[in-house]
Order: sequence, then structure tokens, then C-alpha cells
Amino acid sequence: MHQTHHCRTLFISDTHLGTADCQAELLLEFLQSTSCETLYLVGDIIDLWQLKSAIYWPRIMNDIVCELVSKANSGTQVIYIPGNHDELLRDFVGTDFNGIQIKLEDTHLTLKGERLLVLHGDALDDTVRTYRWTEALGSNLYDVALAISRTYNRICKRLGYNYWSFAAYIKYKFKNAVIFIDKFEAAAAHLAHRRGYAGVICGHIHHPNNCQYDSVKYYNTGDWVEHCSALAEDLEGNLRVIDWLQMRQLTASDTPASQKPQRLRAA
Ligand SMILES: [Mn+2]
Repeated sequence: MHQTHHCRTLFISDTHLGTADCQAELLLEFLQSTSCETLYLVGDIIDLWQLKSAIYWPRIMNDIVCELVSKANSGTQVIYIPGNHDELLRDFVGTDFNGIQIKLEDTHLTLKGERLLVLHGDALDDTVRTYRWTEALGSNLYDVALAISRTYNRICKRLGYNYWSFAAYIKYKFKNAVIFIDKFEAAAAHLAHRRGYAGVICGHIHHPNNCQYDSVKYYNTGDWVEHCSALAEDLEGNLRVIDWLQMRQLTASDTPASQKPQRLRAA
């Protein structure tokens, strides 16, 4: 992949590095194929929960971290907002890690002048329900669904088929999970409204989205477990959710003549 997609700001979250569920190869390819002025890491980037019980850290995980550090050292402002799976990093809020700034939350000002609240979103769990969002699926079912996805995709990869997430598929079949997502989105938008923001950008629930709640805009970056998604602000200040699986196919089908840097397109 030689082309670089340029944008003003990129937001990614829920990469869960340190787990076998992370779509590491696609994530590395995405990072190497995009450039931006500001990169927001909106939480659950390194899964420290998972690493506590078993160390899973193949070389590609290092490559991803190196890519992030290298961006931070070559002119990209990189802001890391820890989530619940990497909450240990919340102790380092206000510090700088190899050029990556750690913040509890942030205010992003778009080129159009909209003030957006950027936060991971786990703080909203209590407002929505007393249990974690994955438990909305039923106990352990989410873990089982992820395990099925892993096996299925190992086979797909061998056969040359595209990535498909069983976990994402099954999630939308469960009424409780769908109700939870709706409530979470409304709670996030309400919080942003109460605090005087034009909108909110979060992650956490692995459900990429871009919608309007009354006067407030709601954006979710999605994840790199069930989806390969990001939120991008283009050079005109428009925000849209991008799907890397679709975008890389569009890139691959372009003629080699267009090897100059491209503007980010909707996917
Ligand atoms: Mn989370």
C-alpha cells in the first residue's frame, strides 16, 4: 500500500493490543497508509487487563506501538485518552510518553469551529446500566462469540476471504445489546449537551456511528476487534466514520498513476 490518505484529525479506539482479537495487521496497514495533524487514541488501545492474565505480544504489536511513536516524533500531535482496559495509564494523565500526550479527556475544535468532547466512554456505563456493556449480551457470550470469530477468520484468511466478525453480527441480534447501544449513545449526547459541547466523540462500545441527538452530534470511533473503523476529520472540517476494510479495497483498485497523496474519502 503506497498511497497516503491525508486528513486533519484521526480518532481510533478499542484496538485492544495484547489480545488475539486485535486486527493487528489491518491496523498497522491503516496507520501506515494514513497521515494527519492530530491523532487521538480514544482508549482501550493496549489491553492491560488481558495482559495481566496472559502475555500475548507478537512482534506486530511492537510494530504498531513503534508506528504510533514514530508519528508522534515526526510532527503528528498524538493524544492518548486511556479507557477502562488501559486505565492504569490514567495515573500518567498530564505526562508525555515518547511524545504521546496522556489526557483524561479532551476538547477537539474542528476546522468549522465546533467544540467536541473527546472521551473513552466507560464513565457512562453507570448511567446506562450497572453492568459492563459486554454483559448486556449475557454472561461470557461475548467471549465465546469472539473465540468463534477468531477461528472463523483464521480459516477465511487461509482461503483469501475478507475479515468478518461473528461477534459484531451476533451483537445486533440481541435486543438487550441493541437497547444498551441506544441508551449509551443518548447518555453520551446528553453529557455533551449538559457541558455545553456541540458534540461528543467516544469509543468503548465497539459500535462505529455518526448521528445526531437533538442538537448534539454523536460520533463513535468503533474498534479494531469487531470492525476496522476510525473517525476522520477531513481537510474541510467534515467528520465521518471510515471503514478500513472498504477503504483499502478502493485504494487497491485505484490506478497506479494516482500515487500522489490522496484526500480522505468517505467509505
Ligand atoms: Mn472500553
